[in-house]
Amino acid sequence: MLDSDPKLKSSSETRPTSVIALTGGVGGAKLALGLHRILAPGDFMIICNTGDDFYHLGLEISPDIDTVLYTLSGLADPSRGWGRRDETWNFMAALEEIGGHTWFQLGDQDLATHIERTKRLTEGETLSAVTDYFRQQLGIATRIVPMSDDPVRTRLRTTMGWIDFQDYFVRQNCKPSVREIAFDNVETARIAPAILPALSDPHLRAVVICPSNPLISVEPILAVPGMRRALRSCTAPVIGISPIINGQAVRGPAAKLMEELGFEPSASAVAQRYTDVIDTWIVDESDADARVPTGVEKVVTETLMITIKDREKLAQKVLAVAQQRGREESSVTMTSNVMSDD
Ligand code: FO1
Repeated sequence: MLDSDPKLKSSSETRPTSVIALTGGVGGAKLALGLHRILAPGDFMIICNTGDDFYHLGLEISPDIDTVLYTLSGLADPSRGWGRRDETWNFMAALEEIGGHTWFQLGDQDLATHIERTKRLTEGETLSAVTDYFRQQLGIATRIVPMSDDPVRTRLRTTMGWIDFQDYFVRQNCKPSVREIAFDNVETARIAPAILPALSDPHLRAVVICPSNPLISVEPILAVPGMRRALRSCTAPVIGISPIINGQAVRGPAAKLMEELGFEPSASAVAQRYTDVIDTWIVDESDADARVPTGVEKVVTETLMITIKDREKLAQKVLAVAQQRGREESSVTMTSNVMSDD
């Protein structure tokens, strides 16, 4: 077991979660790391997108979960954002020699994660259980939970026809124009068991929608039946951070995808897609004029995260906004109680 996070030892499994974040891969994991670093051990839960998961070379691969595991344990490759640092690629080189599929890069160390996950899932463990096992082995106090233990697969209708997510994202390098996005099997998927109790916990202080791609990272999570309802009915403020800054995605194909699907790539347009679940929408200073849906509070701050300090600073801001918003909500509740007492 890695000993990278001394917080793990003092964390308690029974401690109530005070902050929950919804995230996809690399972009969202930056803010998730900031929150992980400033919150008390065990106070934080991350719900990961699993629409990107796929079965490849006989292995069960969960890229967004692994990105979060590696990021929080300090094992992530800092330049790629995905996979492990100080990686070697002997398996890939040997696979190429024998004519295998090498378009999806699996490093030698990363391979261990996929092999162990595949073994455990094949033996009947749930994805939640396997992820929690890895989290503990890697010494991470923050709980990391898949959106569902049931397989949901993102597929895209493109100029090449329907293709699987990783085929589009990695093999085709996001080049084909996208006409439609589907989350296969989502209608019957059940929310992972740890999520609903955490969302309905009265100790919850904030739910954070990380600045991940709305269409392919956050919306698969929101599409799991009951998830939007649970977010609407939780007592904590739901705070989203725009992944679009000044019309551009910080990373990845968010802006391109939005345009292809007929949405303006803007902080406002992303807020519109979350209207029913968010209380607050945080936009970058360069989008200070962005319009937000009625009833949603707009907060303007610096959202670009380059350094670790930037991640912690944005995380601090999110928690300050949550605290302020929580106070406002409780004073509204108190006022309405007083009124109904009359
Ligand atoms: N992304 C790439 O652009 N190329 C790859 O070869 C690749 C391999 C890979 C292996 C394991 C893993 O956990 C992630 C990997 N990713 C790769 C990232 C992944 O495709 C995306 O970051 C997410 O699915 C989008 O969030």
